[in-house]
Amino acid sequence: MARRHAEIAGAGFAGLAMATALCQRGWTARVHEANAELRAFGAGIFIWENGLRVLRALGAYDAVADGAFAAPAYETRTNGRVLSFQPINGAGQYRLLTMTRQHLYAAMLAAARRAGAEIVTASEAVGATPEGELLLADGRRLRADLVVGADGVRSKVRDSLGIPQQRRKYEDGLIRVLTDRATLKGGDWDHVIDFWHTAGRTLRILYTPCGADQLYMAMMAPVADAEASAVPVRPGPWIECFPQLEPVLTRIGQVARYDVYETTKLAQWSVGRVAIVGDSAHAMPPTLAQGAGCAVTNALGLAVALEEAETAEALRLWEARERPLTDHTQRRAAEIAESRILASGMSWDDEGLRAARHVPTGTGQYSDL
Ligand code: FAD
Ligand code: 3HM
Repeated sequence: MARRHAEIAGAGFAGLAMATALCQRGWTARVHEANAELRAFGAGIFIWENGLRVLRALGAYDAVADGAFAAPAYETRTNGRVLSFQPINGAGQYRLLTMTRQHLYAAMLAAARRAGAEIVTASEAVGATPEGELLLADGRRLRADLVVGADGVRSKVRDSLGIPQQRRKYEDGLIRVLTDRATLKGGDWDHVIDFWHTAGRTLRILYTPCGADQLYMAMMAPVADAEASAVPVRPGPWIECFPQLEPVLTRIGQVARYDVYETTKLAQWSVGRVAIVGDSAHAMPPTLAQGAGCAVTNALGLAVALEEAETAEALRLWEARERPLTDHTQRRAAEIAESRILASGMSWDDEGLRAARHVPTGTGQYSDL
């Protein structure tokens, strides 16, 4: 039988996971990345147990775990007081690894290449047809058994199909930076610490070690605070609110982006032979650190469904199986973003941990993380 072929727009975490999972199941897959270089944007990332299981299934876990950081605790400190403290990564506790995005990306890219995926750079998708064509900016129309729009929150593939969508932006956003850890090492400085300042103005720094030397900081400021949301970062207000972080705040280099929290919700995740996967289908605020976790889970879930049924039925089965958990996670992440309840202490409760605890489709055999 001829091998089935997929054309995938976007070589982010969703596109790479999709290509790897399909190639592992006998498909050929070509990934089109609009950028001239293959790289991840956005400093650091948290990957919970569900995402780690998917990485294991994709053959990327060992490379990810080797060099990622397993913090012993996650705490919240608001106006100098510790409001929550939760041990993580210990025996019987859920795993949450932190790492640079580039580290995760390199491991996933290597896994995709090992599986046999073709990855083309400087190849921009502009749309797709329900019959199964990916349309490129250079005018080519590429036929496939499956087309995947994994082209991120501003997906052109999704928008070309006219799928009804709800998009929302929120009051707050993040500047993400990587620095070296300077003097902030050992003891409590190895914890993930969510520092909030709420007196006068609301600012927040999610302090996240990514290894012995690297530190990821997600610096939250309201859109309405023009000074604190400005890039390049103006250290003044940040040092004033978080003097204990001065050794690292003075080391921030040029950062070009401030990203406002946003959600995208689609009426359906597929049209004809085209599936929308990852942020293009379900962008969510990062408050539960599950956007990439859901993206890779859904990519693997789609490849598994395509083994079980012919395309139209597989796409239906896939959305029915994967969507409820993604919808829940997105809704909860948005509630947390909107209410700023993390300022009163993060409790990783049943609702917040539902995705982390989930055993994704296609990963049941991995119980040894
Ligand atoms: P993207 O990562 O956006 O990748 C899309 C790719 O497609 C890019 O390479 C882009 O260049 C390419 N592309 C775009 N348009 C085209 C086109 N027309 N043609 C071809 N290629 C194109 N998730 C977590 O799990 N843990 C976290 O800790 C976490 N923290 C976050 C913090 C912030 C501030 C934000 C905003 C998000 C965070 N997320 C986190 C979410 C996570 O970043 C996303 O869910 C994830 O990157 C989605 O992957 P993706 O491949 O769908 O999209
Ligand atoms: C990892 C991570 N990133 C961002 C937030 C946030 O903006 O609330 C929370 C997270 O756990």
